[in-house]
Amino acid sequence: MPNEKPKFYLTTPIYYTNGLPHIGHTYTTVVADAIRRYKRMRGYEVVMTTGTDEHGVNVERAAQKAGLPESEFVAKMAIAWKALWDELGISADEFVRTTDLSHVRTVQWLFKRCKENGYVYKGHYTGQYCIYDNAFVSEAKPGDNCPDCGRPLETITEENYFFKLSAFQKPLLDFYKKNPSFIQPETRKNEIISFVEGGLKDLSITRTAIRWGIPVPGEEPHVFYVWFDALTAYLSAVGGPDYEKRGFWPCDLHLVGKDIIRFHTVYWPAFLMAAMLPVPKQVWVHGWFLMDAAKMSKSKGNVILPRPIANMLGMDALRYFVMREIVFGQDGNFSYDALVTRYNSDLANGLGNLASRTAAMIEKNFGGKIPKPGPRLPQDDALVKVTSETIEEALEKFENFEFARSLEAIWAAIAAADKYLTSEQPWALDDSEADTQRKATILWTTAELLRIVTVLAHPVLPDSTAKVWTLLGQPGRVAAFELDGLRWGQLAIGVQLGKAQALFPRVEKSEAIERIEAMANEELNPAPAAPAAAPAHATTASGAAAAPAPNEKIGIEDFAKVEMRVGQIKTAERIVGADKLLKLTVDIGTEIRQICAGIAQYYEPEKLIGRKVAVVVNLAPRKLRGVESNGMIVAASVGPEGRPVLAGFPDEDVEIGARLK
Ligand code: ME8
Repeated sequence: MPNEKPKFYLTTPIYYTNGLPHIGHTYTTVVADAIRRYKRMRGYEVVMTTGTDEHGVNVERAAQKAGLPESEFVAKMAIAWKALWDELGISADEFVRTTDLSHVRTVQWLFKRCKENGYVYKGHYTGQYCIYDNAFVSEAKPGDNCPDCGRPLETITEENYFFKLSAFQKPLLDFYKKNPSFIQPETRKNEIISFVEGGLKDLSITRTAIRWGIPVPGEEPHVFYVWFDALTAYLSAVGGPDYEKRGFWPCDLHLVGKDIIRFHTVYWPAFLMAAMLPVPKQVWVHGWFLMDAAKMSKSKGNVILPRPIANMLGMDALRYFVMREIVFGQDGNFSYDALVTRYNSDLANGLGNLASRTAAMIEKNFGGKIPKPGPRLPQDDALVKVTSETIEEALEKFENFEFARSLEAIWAAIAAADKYLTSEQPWALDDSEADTQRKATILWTTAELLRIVTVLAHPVLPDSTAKVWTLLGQPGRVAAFELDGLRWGQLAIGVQLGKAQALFPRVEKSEAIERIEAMANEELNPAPAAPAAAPAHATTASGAAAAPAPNEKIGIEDFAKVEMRVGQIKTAERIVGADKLLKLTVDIGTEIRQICAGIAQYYEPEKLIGRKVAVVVNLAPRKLRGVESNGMIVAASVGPEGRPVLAGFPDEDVEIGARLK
């Protein structure tokens, strides 16, 4: 067929349905989505798969806890996962549920092929099993804890079907040798090679102790081991037994976290080899986002949720942060502080500011039409050079999955444009013919650089770059721009700029973090549903009480709900890593409360001791930057920057605990 596009197939893991997505899952999915967009801009026909892993003991237990039959529980969870990916704009082309009939058939077919080829036999197995990780721990003794998650192991004896993994030691080692880029990054490859060289034991791939799984045909009560089931989802997504028709198998890229590397680089290729099916081309293993140096988990209470961040700063900001902040392949710490700092510096002051000031100057000087540039001076040539080098560097780094480096190169070009504007000062030029021509050159040059960085950043920042593209009045969609054809000098002259849209409004750090944390608190600990008769404005979408419209009056009964009392500050200290917050202890008459207040930049802690303040005492406790705050100090918000001025009682010696009415 003439001009048929090359195909590219990539996957995220098929996530467990016993919980909801946190920033770790979002990270893998965002990276997959960015690669998908990038490959499309490089001329590929791309399929990206994600999905939900719905079988196994964990899910069985979670369903019991929720008081639902398993099938109903997983259906609800799958909808929730899919809805969140849709909401965040990272939904894949294929979403596999491991309870889908087409998937069930593919698993059974794969097993049959492995069995027919002599790689499956029946035996007995007694071992230590981690029900949370769905894995036997071969080296463990009774009473041990799981080496991965630390939970107690259970002794299980079963009649199982075994997969002859031991037969694949040599084929796997040969395969790694012949395909040196199969496991990436390199350090991970060495880890797996030494593991396989250490010897492989046969693997039990069916269970009888578990009910909630895919049945082994004709062998009930055997159900498939969850990993035999889940890994096969990658194949079921693109046709299963009919994979040849769609032409997307073997998979080009499995993206996984380091927790599941063995399953993907040892078991999965071995299953496929046994079934005489093509083996994936590459498994890319990334690191973890850590919270205070620990892996995130709901049971530890240290999960970061994606939705509150996307609500506060926009999804592009979250995408940019996770891809810019940590080196792909390594671990990194997640912090709201770093997130908002990057948002303000790189997005609001960087890309957002360059786009809005360039457009504003073209508007003012050239009626909003991209001007025709005049002759170039050496400083213009220098910017052209920087930009051309940026194209090369940013693409090369992205191609090698050095996302942070690729973005760094793009943002260096943005910084060069800012510097160029500052030194060329187009605003200081007048309306003479020579100056107007110089202004035209400067603004065309800046706008051309902006167009190029917009194209380069598109896979990572799809929404905001689409807005800049419209702003620049460029034809077509930026998503359809072919990266291979990106060159300096393609910015059309005389086109009218499009409508300016808000890109990245600057945010005040502590306020932004406070709001993200409040939304996350609500999502993790949802308040009971509002009574059915409550007026429409009583709750927002996130469940928080909404302010009434500005001219709407509230009744005295509404005001009476807020219990404010006179409190006296007993201690005050700064919070490490939170430059706007003070941690206070406040005597409210009946008890001493710990309260955090966003006043650190305006009040010295020592000078606050003994001061009487107004305190909202019946506010639900919440955590600010990890510190519990049980109440709120009332302050006026003064001036454009919202400087806090504490409400107080200078004229009277008021009694501590007195109510404000
Ligand atoms: O393992 N940092 O599902 P899962 C970075 N169902 N990435 C993280 C992360 C973190 N803190 N936490 C999770 C399973 N991830 C199986 C997979 S595949 C056939 C079956 C990401 O819900 C990372 O990609 O536990 C990790 O490998 C995956 O989520 C685990 O998701």
